[in-house]
Amino acid sequence: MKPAPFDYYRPSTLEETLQLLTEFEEEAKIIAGGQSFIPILNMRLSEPGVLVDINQLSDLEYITVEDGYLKIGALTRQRTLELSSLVQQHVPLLSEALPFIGHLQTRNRGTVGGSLVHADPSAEIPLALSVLNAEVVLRSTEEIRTVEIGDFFLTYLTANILPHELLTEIRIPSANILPGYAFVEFSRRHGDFAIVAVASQLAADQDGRIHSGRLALGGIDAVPVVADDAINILIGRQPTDELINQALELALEDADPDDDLHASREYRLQLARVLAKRALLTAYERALKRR
Ligand SMILES: Cc1cc2nc3c(=O)[nH]c(=O)nc-3n(C[C@@H](O)[C@H](O)[C@H](O)COP(=O)(O)OP(=O)(O)OC[C@H]3O[C@@H](n4cnc5c(N)ncnc54)[C@H](O)[C@@H]3O)c2cc1C
Repeated sequence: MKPAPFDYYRPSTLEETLQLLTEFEEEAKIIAGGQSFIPILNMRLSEPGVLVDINQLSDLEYITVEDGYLKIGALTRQRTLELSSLVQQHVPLLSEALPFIGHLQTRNRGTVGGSLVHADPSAEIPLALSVLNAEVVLRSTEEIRTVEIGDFFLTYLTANILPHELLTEIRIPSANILPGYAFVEFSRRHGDFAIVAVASQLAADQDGRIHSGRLALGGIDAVPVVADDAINILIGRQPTDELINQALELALEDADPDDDLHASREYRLQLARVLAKRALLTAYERALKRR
């Protein structure tokens, strides 16, 4: 199929882009890498009257470390993030997550901002940024809004962003980055969306006791699930098999995965247990080495 007809705009400045979004509101849709939105247009699941192509906004392609944050411009390509030495040095968790996304070709086009706004519950960038407790910056002609990642994903394929807003920046507070980390996932074939994915961060003291951590699971609910209560069970202790099992029971207590074409509900939950344990143990080993 081919998309329904639309008017096409290719602004070259941020101001022009925000003006267009204000002028056309619900009628307009943004296109960035097009890796998710072009298929949606082709299948006519969305029929916007106006398409605003933001690929000329090179000012939104950057990765910097400043003011206690790693900052990523929304139009940064996923492949650029994957290869960034700054990211490898400061947030190795992200570098570990990126190669799982689609294929080299999709990562060459796909953007960080596009992946966040698309809000697929199995997507790697939303999950990695959830465990890092990142912030996103949304701009309109009227205001600049900063939203914590935990408030950004509303449900399947739905993010907390208004039609006249543009996601411009992602900020990872340096204080949220812990020394031990792991990103693991299972998919049927390389390049497929994950059936389940898990991201974890841990820090341990000199005696090997965990003193802080975070755990996030993707593919088991409509949005990434951050399991802070589960991590609390591990705080102040060295993780044993029994403690980890207890923590994971709590983490999955409210999870509500659907049966679908790819996996049954029970399979997803079992996979989540196995992968989360693997992620916690890997993050713990790394935390011990980087005490
Ligand atoms: C074969 C294939 C395999 C894939 N596998 C995976 C995978 O394993 N994991 C994964 O996470 N993804 C996967 N993807 C999707 C991924 O490649 C996309 O890059 C990502 O979901 C969307 O990014 P994009 O830049 O292409 O956004 P687009 O497709 O251009 O846009 C997606 C949505 O975001 C909105 N949008 C984009 N940028 C902004 C912005 N700055 N501000 C406001 N709204 C914006 C658009 O309006 C649209 O609603 C796959 C895609 C393909 C084709």
